[in-house]
Amino acid sequence: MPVTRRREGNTGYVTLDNPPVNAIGRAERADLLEAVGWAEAERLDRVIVTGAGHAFAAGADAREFDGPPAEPHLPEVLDAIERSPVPWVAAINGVALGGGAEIAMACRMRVAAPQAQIGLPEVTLGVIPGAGGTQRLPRIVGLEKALEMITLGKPVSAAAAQAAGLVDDVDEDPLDAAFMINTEDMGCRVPVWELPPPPHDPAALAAARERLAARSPGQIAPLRAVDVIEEGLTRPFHEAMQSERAAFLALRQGDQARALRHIFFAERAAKAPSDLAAVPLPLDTVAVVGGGTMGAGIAYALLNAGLSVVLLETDAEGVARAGANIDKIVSASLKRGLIDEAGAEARRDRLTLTSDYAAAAKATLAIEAAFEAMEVKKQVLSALQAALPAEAVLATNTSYLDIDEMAAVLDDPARLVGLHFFAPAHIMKLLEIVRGAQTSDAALATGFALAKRLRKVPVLAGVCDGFIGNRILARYREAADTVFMDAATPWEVDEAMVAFGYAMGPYEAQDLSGLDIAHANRRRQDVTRDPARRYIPIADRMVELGKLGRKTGAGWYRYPGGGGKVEDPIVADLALEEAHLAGITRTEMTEAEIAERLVLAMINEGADILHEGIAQSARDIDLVTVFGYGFPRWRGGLMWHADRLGVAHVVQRLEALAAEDPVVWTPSPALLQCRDTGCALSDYRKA
Ligand code: T1G
Repeated sequence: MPVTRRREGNTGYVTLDNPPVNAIGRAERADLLEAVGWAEAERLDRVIVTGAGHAFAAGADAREFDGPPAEPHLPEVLDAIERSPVPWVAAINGVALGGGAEIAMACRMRVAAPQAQIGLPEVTLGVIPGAGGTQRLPRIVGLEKALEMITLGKPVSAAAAQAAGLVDDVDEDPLDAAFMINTEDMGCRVPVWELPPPPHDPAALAAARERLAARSPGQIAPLRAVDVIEEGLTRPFHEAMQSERAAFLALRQGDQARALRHIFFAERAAKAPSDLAAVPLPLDTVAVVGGGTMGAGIAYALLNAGLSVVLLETDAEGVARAGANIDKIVSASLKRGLIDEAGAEARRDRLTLTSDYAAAAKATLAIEAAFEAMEVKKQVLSALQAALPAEAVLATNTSYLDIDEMAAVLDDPARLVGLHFFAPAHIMKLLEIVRGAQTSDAALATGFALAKRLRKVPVLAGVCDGFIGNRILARYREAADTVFMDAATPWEVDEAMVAFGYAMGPYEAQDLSGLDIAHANRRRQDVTRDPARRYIPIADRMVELGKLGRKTGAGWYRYPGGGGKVEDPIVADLALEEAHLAGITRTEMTEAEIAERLVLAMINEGADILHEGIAQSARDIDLVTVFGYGFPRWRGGLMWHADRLGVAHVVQRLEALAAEDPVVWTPSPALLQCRDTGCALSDYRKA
C-alpha cells in the first residue's frame, strides 16, 4: 500500500510509502483521503504523517502530468486534512518538495529532521504549486520569503525553515517530537488557510517580477506564480486556490513543462547502456595527469566523491601549480559553505601531488587532462601504461582528438576510453563517455560507474571530431560567424541567443574560454576542412590582433578594468572589412532570424550525429546540449526543440537556406528520413 496507517493509543500514524522518493500519485492521494476518514472514525487525538525511507515526499508524481488529472485531486485531499477535526502533524524525515511540502503545510504543525529539505520546486518543472503552496506558504513565511522560495524553486534546510516559521521544531526524531507536541498547543493552532494573507506589497511583487525577467527570461511558470501569489493577497483563500489550480493545470499541458519533464526524466534515465554487461573496475584510487584548470577540477570532483587521487605533473613547478589550483577550489568551496574545515582536510588527506608516476601504481583508473595535443597525449598514455597495472583503465579528457589514434600507442588499446569533462569539472554535470573502436566493455563500464559515483549525467558518444557537444558547438559558432560577417555584430548575435533562452551568447561565452582554443582547433582542422565550405576569417584576425578574450582584457568585447563587457566598434569593423574583401553585400537580420539560423545549424549537425550513430538517441543530444552547452532547459534540449518546431518545417527552412549555401545547409539524411516517414527525431533510429 503506497500509504500505510496504524493506531497507537489515540495517535494515528500515516506513512507515505512509494519508494524511492514517495512521489504522490493517484493511489497515494486516494489512500491519504481515506486516512482522513479513518482517523475521524477512530476518533483519534492526532495523526502524525511521515515518509518511509529517506524522503518525506518528493511531490506529485510528475509521470502523471502527461495524462488528464485523476481524482481525488491533491487540493481536495489537503483541504480534508486541514479541515479535519483530528489535527494532523507532519514529521518531515527527509525531502518535502512540491506536493510533499504542501501536505506538510496542510497539517496543523510541522516537525523536521535536521537533514530535511523543504521547498516548492515546481517552477523547475515548468509548473507552479498546484495544491495550495502559493496560498499557504505566504501565510506561513510572509510574502518575500514565499516569493523567493516559489519563484526560484530552491528548497531550504530544516534550520532555515524553522527560522522562517515554516516548521515548528527541528529534532533528530521528528516522529517522537510530533508525538510529544502538547495537545493544548495544537488545539489553539488555527489551520493555515484561516490565517490572514500577508499585506499586498506592490514593491516586493515588482521586485520579484524584475528579478525573474533578468534571471529566467522566456520562462512562463515563475511569473505565473507571482500572479497567483498576488491574487491570494486580496482574494478569499478558496477563490485564489481555484486560480492556482487553473494556472497549474494549464501550465502542465504547456510546451515548457513538457520540455522540463523530458529533461528531468532524461537526466535520471542517463545510465550505462542496458546491454553493457561488463563489471566495472573497483574505484578507490584514481590518477589524474595534468593539474591545470581541467585537471584540478577533475581531481576535486574525485575527492568530493570520496576517492583518493594521485595528481601527476611534469615537474616540481607543475606540482606546485596543481596544488595552487586545487587550493583555489577548496577555499572557494569553504567560502560558499559547501564544505567545512574537516571536509577540506579530508579531501587534502586523500590527495597526492607528485611528478613521480610510480605513485599511481595502485590506481585502477587514470584520467589524462594534459595539453590538447596528440603527441603530448600519447606520451602521457605511454607513461601511464608503464606505471599502472595492466588491467587498469586509461581515460583521456580530450575535447576533440581522435582517441583511436591515441589508443594505438598502447599495448592494449581496449583499455582506453574517453571521459570528456566540462569546465569547471567539479561543477558541470555532463560527462561525455567516448567509446573508441577498441574500447572494452570493462573500460566503458568503469567510465559509467565513475559517472554515477560523481553524480554526473553520462552520455555515450562515438569517435568523431568534437564528439557530440563540441561538434555541434563548431556549427553553432560557424553559423554565428557567418551571420556576423553578413548581417550583424557579435553583440546582436549574443542578444538574439539570450532572447532565445541562453544565459549568454556565443561571443561572450568564447571570451570566457579564450579565442586561442578555437583557433588552435581551426588550425588542426585546416588539413581536413572541406575546401568547398565557406570559411569566415574574422576570428583568426582577432587572434592575430591578440584579442583572446577576458584573459587579455579584450576579445569580442572589451573588459576595461576587468569589469563588465563593452561593445568594441573595432571588432564590428572587422566584419565590414572582411565582407568588403569577400565582395559580400551585408544585409539586415532580426533577432528571430539570427537565432533561427544558429539553431537550425545545430539541429542539422545533431541529426547528422544521430545518422552516423555518434549519439545513441536524440535524448542524449538533448542532455549534452542542456548540461554541457547552456541550451535552454525549458526548451527541452536541441532535438526536443527540433521536434517542437516540426521536422518538416525544419527541413523546409534548411532547404530555403541551402539555396544560399548548399554545402552548409543541405538537410541531414536523418531529417529527410524523419520527414519522409513522419517520425519525430526522438523516435529516430539509425537505419
Ligand atoms: N515524480 C515522479 N518521479 C520522481 C519524482 C516526482 N516528483 N521525483 C523523483 N522521481 C523519481 C526519479 O525519476 C527517479 O526514478 C527516482 O525517483 C529517484 O530520483 C501539486 C505540481 C527528490 C531530490 O520537483 O528533485 O509536486 O530513475 O534519481 O538524486 O504542487 O528526485 O529511479 O526510475 O532524482 O536522490 C515537485 C523532483 C513535483 C522534486 C531525490 N517535486 N525530484 O533526488 O533521486 S510537482 C520536484 C527531485 C508537484 C504539486 C506539484 C529529486 C529528489 P528512477 P532521483 P535523488
